[in-house]
Amino acid sequence: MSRYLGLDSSTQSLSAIVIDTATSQVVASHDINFGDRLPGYGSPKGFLPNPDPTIRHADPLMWIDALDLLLSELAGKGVDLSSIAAIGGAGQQHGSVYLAAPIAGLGDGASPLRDRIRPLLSRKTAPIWMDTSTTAECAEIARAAGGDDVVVRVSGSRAIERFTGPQIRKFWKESSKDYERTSRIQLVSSFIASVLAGESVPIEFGDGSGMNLLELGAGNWNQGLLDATAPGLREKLQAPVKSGTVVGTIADYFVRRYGFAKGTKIVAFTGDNPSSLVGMGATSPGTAVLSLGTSDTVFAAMAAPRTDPKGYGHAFANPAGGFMALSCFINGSLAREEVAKAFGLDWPAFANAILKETKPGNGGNLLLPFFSPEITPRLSRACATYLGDEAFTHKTMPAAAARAVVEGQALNLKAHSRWIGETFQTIRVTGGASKNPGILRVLADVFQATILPLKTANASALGGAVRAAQAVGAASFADLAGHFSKPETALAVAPDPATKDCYAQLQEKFDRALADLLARELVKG
Ligand code: XUL
Repeated sequence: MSRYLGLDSSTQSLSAIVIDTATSQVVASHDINFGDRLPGYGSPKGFLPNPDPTIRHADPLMWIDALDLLLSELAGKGVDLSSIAAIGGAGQQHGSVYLAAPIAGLGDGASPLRDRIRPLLSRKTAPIWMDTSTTAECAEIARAAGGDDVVVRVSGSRAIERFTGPQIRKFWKESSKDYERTSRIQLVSSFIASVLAGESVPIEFGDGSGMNLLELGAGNWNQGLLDATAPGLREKLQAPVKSGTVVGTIADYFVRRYGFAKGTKIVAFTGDNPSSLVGMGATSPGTAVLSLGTSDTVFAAMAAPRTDPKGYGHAFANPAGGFMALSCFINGSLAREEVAKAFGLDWPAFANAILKETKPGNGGNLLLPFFSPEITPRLSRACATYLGDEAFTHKTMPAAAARAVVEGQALNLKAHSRWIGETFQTIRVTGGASKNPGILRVLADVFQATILPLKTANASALGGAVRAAQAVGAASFADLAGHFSKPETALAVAPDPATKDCYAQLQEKFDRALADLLARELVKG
């Protein structure tokens, strides 16, 4: 069998890709958008509304309802699921699911998954990566572990609000009884893999690196960090596994309900960013990837684990071996959407505003694009700031606003990827916004690098399928990338060297304005 299914349970949707390694074709793909297709969960953007903007949780039952829906629609489209040899996949990073008892069987397929999983949950909701409510817990963990430097050295990142360890600590502090009755803590990735296997399966190194609990490089939980986080934590986490580990076979539920072959292998799921590194064909150092999704992320393979002296970026395990660098920006698509909506621009008009109606540097108008609290740099409240002409600051220049949000994001991305220590000549792009030629033009000029979109839209789901094929089908990552991660060369955008000086100046202006904003926000506390 030469077919592999890749899944990606991300913030706003669940996606699937089926690849065939015999023909080097993507044979099927499908998506379930949580907000559109499962409105009953009251999560139009994939998380539950909360009056406190620092709290972002989602209902894990929504994710598995989406799994039932996705598989029934894939089968309904005529995709023969019995031909799948193995399933790999990914989940939004850092989010955690709490179970009172490990998953053990899912029944005969007569009742939906949610009815089997609901009684197992010891916490109704799952904190996700957008949650920034654990500043106190981060400080406590760092103090108990011996300081920020120790946490960075051991885990590859400072204690970070959205990371799973601080979130677990907050749960223990606020609901110690529920924490105590929790017997398994899963990441979104390992939760979906567990459901598919019908048993609780371990966390994989790449995604485990986003917890502030894993000893990067050694590939095991660090006792000092476990102790600094919450009591009895090791027992609630299974020993983590290397990417490429077969963690189980498909549960009977899926065999009976959707026609999977008995024995279909489940390969450990990873985080959406490590998975995208694979799907983008960027597992070796030298190529950076920009993922323009709900969050924007910049990441690249690293031979040795560098860390960010400012404490915003992260070193994770690379699913192909070695390490990867990552910086994540909350103000991605949601910020671009906010500007487009506020100024009444659809996406073609948004691109046109950048390409035809404004010029690089935007006549000196600059936007600090923080429409919601940010993690890179750390901002605890929304503070989008328009700087420049009166008409611009009074928000009466739609075209300039469109350029400004993208330029502001690109300058912020560039400022916060310097720590990776490489000047990238080529940056591969993925995610919804990588279809927008206006956005690609700005990125090429700000980074002075060629921006290369890929043919496949969902790099993370593709990465899942490729990881399954590598683990089970014994194909190499390099060969698989050659077949499945082909650049869309006709859509490549080369930098315009004439814009280099203009953006060097604008970068200085941005860095100064950002330093001022951070100083002001620090005073406000
Ligand atoms: C990475 C991060 C986000 C999520 C989005 O650290 O928090 O990119 O993985 O799904």
